[in-house]
Amino acid sequence: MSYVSEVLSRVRMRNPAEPEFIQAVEEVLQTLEPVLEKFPEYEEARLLERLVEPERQILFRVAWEDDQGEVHVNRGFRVQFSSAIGPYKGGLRFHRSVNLGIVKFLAFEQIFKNSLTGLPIGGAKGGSDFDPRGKSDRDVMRFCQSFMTELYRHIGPVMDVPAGDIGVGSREIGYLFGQYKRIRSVHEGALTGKGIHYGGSLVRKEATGYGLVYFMSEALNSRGKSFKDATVTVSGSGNVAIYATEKAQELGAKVIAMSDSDGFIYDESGIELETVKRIKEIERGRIKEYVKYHPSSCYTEGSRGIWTLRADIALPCATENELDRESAETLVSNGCYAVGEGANMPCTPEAIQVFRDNGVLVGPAKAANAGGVACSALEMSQNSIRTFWSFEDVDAKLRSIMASIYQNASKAAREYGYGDNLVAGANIAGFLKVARAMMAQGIV
Ligand code: NDP
Ligand code: 2IT
Repeated sequence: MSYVSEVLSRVRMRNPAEPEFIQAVEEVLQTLEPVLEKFPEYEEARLLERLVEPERQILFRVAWEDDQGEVHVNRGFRVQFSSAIGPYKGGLRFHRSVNLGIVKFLAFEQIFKNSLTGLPIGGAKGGSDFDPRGKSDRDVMRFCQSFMTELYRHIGPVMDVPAGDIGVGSREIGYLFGQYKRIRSVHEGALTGKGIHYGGSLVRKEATGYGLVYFMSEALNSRGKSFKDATVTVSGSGNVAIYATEKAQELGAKVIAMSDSDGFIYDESGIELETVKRIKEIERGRIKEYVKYHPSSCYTEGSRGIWTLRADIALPCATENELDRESAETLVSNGCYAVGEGANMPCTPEAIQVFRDNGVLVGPAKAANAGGVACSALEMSQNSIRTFWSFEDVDAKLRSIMASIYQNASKAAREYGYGDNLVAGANIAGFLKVARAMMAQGIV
């Protein structure tokens, strides 16, 4: 049995209740065989066993009182997976589906993604099974304050720097930061995604979506293609989806559909993004409201239906495993030639296989959605040196980071015998830096 298979069976055995974590580990480790052959010292140092075990996992009770005076108890998580190359860094997710396995999968992915950015940040993720949907601002504030009253002792600018993810945007980061500052009496960059008036960075809000399109543009370009005049479907209508749509439209694409967890809208003439922003960012409404403002568009219940539409490029930007084998087959038979993963692990392994078998370009999440955390690292830099860079400066840095992620993933794929397989290339390029750091730091 190979070293990788040995470690994988141990991971499956030790984490039976965590299917998403197992899926994420399998996806990475299975592509590392040629790297472990080249560096036998990694097996000797039991590097993979250490890599798949989080350095620290924090679980805590979050009790809070709603507007009606009713008491609720949620569960809080922070998984500090790897600090090999820098302080822990990664988002917080507030969604009813959050459990330890989900947080572990996200934190594991974050290790390699953060490494790919070329910036010194380790991997972490956190969150809660709190569901912000339908809650008042004050409910959300009290929840965030209670959550931070425990989390504050585990984070800090050189220790662990959380940010947003599903259900955590600028409102939540504001409340979390306010409570951190109140407890610690320090105004420091312990969170990213802050408002630009109190230490945030320009472009952070747009960074994941813009970064996805920058990455895919590089990849498409290598195949003589581009976003110009392409028909695009974007799942989700949150932070990543909105700014991926904005940049794709700016580059001349026609985005014809977006979704939320209830269903999707189809606008043949191209989505009017200002309407989506108003519904989602200001009114916190549902995507189906779009058809009220654009009567020629239509709404269909069920979010997966979005993959039945004919599109040249698909950008899944909602959540994990949202695009399965059947959806992949439909996309392929409708002529789709590129898929850019804006969400974390949005395509199932079977879907990825269908795309590869049919020559569809896949921009893997770790590489393609790294723009958000890269810009978070730029926010950390600005906080450290007490400065504030212009939109143009940060955007130019983001663009160049995404281009070099593409170059590095593509080079690693070729070097290790994977041809143009960016999924393998991203895993390998991300892994190599972390592995070298782990070897240098001894058995810890
Ligand atoms: P948001 O909360 O802003 O938006 C999430 C969107 O996805 C919403 O439209 C939501 O619909 C939809 N969605 C969430 N869960 C499901 C589900 N189970 N089924 C179908 N649709 C769902 O989150 P983000 O845009 O920040 O995050 C989207 C994805 O991108 C996630 O995978 C996240 O991990 C990843 N990501 C985010 C980064 C960031 O900087 N924010 C960086 C890198 C990756 P509804 O409103 O109905 O819940
Ligand atoms: O998945 C991700 O990369 C994020 N949610 C962003 C993390 C960050 O620290 O900005």
